[in-house]
Amino acid sequence: MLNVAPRVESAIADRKGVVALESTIFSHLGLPSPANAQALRRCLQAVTSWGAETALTAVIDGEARIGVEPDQYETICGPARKAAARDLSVAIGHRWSYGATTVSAALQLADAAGIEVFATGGIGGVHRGVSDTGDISADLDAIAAHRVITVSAGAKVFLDLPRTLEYLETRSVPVLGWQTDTFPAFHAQSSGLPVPHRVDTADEVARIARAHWALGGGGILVVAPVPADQAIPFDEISAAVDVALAELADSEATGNEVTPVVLAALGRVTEGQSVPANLALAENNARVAAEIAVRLAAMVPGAD
Ligand code: PSU
Ligand code: MN
Repeated sequence: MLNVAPRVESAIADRKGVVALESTIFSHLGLPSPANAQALRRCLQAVTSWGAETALTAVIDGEARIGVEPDQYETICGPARKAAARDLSVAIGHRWSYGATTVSAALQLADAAGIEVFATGGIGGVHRGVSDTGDISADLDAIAAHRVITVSAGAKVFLDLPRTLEYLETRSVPVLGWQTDTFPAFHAQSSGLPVPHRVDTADEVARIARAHWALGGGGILVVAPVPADQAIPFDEISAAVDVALAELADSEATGNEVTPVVLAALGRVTEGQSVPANLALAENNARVAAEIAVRLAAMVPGAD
């Protein structure tokens, strides 16, 4: 049922450093073609060039894969059904041909396989208007529950970012700003909101993680800003978000359809500018995650 690639198993055993990846971002639900395939290639390369092993997660033909191989990349970049953590068992039981893992599903699979670091684009969080809709992404509880470090460019910019940070505090998730003092806003380098703690090196993250886990803690969120050359100014992206959310209000989308609809609308409203930003931040997160994974794997639990 759980299919862990042998190269991933060996990398864990050899303490080489492994980075898990979700697949929704690379499917038709995440990025338009051909940007999705480029994103996949660039994320995988960012991990391997840092000396870590990649573990792309997905459900393919009813089997949960941890470490998808190149012969399935075409499937990964194609049409998918979105599989959050609660859908994983259904995707397996109903033998979905392709269930693309979200953050919550990828974290569950990573944890089950013993992988300690995971990279994504931007996590889901508390949606604006939550008091009407109750929409809080399962990503947040999954980050809190699993002993895995998630690296993201903050949360998706169309969310309620202050409430998302509040929720992470409620769930005792350490939020570490990677070489930054403020919470990134996905396509924008900063939301202006302060992060509780700043870190500047992988070594700091590794030491914090080992301490957190020794104390019985769950997940850790490391937030890395999108690289400056692809960043969109916060005011500009905020204006685009307002237009995209108005389009959402006119659509019938609810539940797990909301995120793909808003991401597609943002692509249109920014005339494609959001796409290279999305690619650059995903690649950067994969690189930061690899750096952390290599350092963490080399550190024997309890010895440092
Ligand atoms: N961020 C992106 N693209 C995406 C997502 C996030 O840049 O496609 C996906 C992730 O898989 C995340 C999911 O886990 O959206 C959250 O969906 P929801 O808001 O329905 O929980
Ligand atoms: Mn939701």
